[in-house]
Amino acid sequence: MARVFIISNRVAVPKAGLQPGGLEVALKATLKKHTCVWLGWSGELSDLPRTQTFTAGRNSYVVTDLGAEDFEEYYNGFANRVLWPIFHYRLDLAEFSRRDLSGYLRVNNQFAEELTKRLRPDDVVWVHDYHLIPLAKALRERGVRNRIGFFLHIPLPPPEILAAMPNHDTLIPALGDYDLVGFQTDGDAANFARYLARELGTPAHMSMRLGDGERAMRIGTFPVGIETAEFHRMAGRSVRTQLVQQVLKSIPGALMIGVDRLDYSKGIPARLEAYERFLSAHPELHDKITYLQITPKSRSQIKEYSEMAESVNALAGRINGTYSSVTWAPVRYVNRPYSRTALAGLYRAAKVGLVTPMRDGMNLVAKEFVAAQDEEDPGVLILSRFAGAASEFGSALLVNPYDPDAVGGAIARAMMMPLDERRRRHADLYAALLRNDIADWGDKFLVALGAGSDKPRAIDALQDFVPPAGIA
Ligand code: GDG
Repeated sequence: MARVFIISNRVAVPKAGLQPGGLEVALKATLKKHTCVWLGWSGELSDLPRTQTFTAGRNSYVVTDLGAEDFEEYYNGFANRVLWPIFHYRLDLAEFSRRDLSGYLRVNNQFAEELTKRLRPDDVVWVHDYHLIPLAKALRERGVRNRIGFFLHIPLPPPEILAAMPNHDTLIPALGDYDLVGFQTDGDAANFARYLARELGTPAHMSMRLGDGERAMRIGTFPVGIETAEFHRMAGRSVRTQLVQQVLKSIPGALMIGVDRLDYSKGIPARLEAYERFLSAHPELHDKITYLQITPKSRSQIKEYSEMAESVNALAGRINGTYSSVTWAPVRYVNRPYSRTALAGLYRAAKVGLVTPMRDGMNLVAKEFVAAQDEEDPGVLILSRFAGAASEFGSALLVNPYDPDAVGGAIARAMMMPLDERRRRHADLYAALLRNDIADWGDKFLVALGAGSDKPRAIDALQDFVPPAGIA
């Protein structure tokens, strides 16, 4: 088959001894099965941006540096100060500037140049995430006619929110230049369909014929999963390691765990407040539970992130100041990353997993927590109804993260849940994981895009959309 070009902001160039990152795990099966070229930013800044190519087996990795201005405008600016908050329903946090938008378009054009030089007519292109929305448009402008797919890892908000984004009317319709646009959930896909109906007047069901007979953009849902069986095995081994056993020995009662990048979408302050309500309502459970929150820093150059770091520190300090005794501290807040293996063991050692984002595309921590459990004596997952994972995980304790009393109540319920109910819920959740293992994810997307066949294949819940003439 033709080559698969993967384009994402960061590229996981394989280097000995490094733990694979999220996208690399998701794309592992694709990288193994196809000849892939993975292209994106090197993670380096330089005045004279270089492009370097690495090879590993039959795959190659093409990484380009960014200039300091590109990094500020494209990455910190438009991607993370405009698209990230708005797509997570936080219009109040968006800081739009025309300069950042033009930096964003410039970097997309730069990636399009690099790609155009390398593409052969039968290659397929798979673009990842919000950093690269206009990439297909930039490629089409350069005459590229290959099949191009796009997958959005984060949520897509309703049109009422999207339409408040300056320049949405050129940026969002630019998705019409892809052949396939994939989302994490049906809700996100429906929001996109509603946006197109509202802003462009396409019929809401969108099963139209191709306008010019050449190309149609289709919409599909491809929820990201994890490598379930492998993660389960890793957790079983890791729970016996010294690190995990030491953690368990150092706390008087059960372990409750949260693992999130330090990001406002993850709802860490609201979660701490909910825990505070729980502690206040359940003095009988004090020193029966210790909440370990592992939170590696992210995007610290953006003001909202550094402010949040301070408020989370203060909240954790307040809870410990109020409730600690000489033998017990209710919160252990850790601001550094741990290895994937250590995380797997800690999930397994925990009686409760607390995953309460205010909004999340999917949330893989919820899936990892479930995969890690011992099926004979499983822990309980408390999950925000606003995480994409909630659409597959109806058997978790689903909560509204904006309601601290409800989340606090769910912690109490999880702590007291009888073994047979824990087993029943866990069996349902584990079955949902197996139904949607990451090993098949890449293929589902590529097959729908039509890689390796003359025509894109029909899949369930796939809709056609034809960009009306005149969309810029
Ligand atoms: C985006 C979307 C969507 C966390 N701390 C450590 C660590 N992690 C790992 C977790 C998990 C991953 O990072 C986080 O994934 P999430 O899915 O929770 O969130 P985002 O990073 O925001 O990812 C999200 C995802 O894309 C995939 O499509 O699910 O909705 O926002 O795997 O385990 N890993 C290690 N040390 C840590 O301290 N090694």
